[in-house]
Amino acid sequence: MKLYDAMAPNPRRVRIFMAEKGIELPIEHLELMEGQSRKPEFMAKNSLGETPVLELDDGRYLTESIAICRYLEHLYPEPTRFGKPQKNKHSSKCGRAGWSS
Ligand SMILES: N[C@@H](CCC(=O)N[C@@H](CS)C(=O)NCC(=O)O)C(=O)O
Repeated sequence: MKLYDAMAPNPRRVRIFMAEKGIELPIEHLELMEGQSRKPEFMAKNSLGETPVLELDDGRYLTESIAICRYLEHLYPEPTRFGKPQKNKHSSKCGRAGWSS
């Protein structure tokens, strides 16, 4: 995997998420002010010309910061940053409130 990164808010969200989880990946930094995300080779990865982009090992690309964070959470579940499902707690609350599940 490889992260296409830039000095901007949405790529920063992914970088912070990775730092909190201790994930290290190859990173290619793009200079947005120089139009590097609008060059044809990058537009082929994300036709919107935006960062961040996560290149997967199978050649596909994830082009939304939250989707990238969720994908990384799936690959590296600990320490969790999205929380863990509490199925039993939820269904028992529904039961008490008269909902069926
Ligand atoms: N929905 C996208 C938005 C990404 C986005 O807006 N990226 C900006 C930086 S914060 C960008 O790369 N802009 C480059 C450009 O518009 O040329 C996400 O959250 O990943």
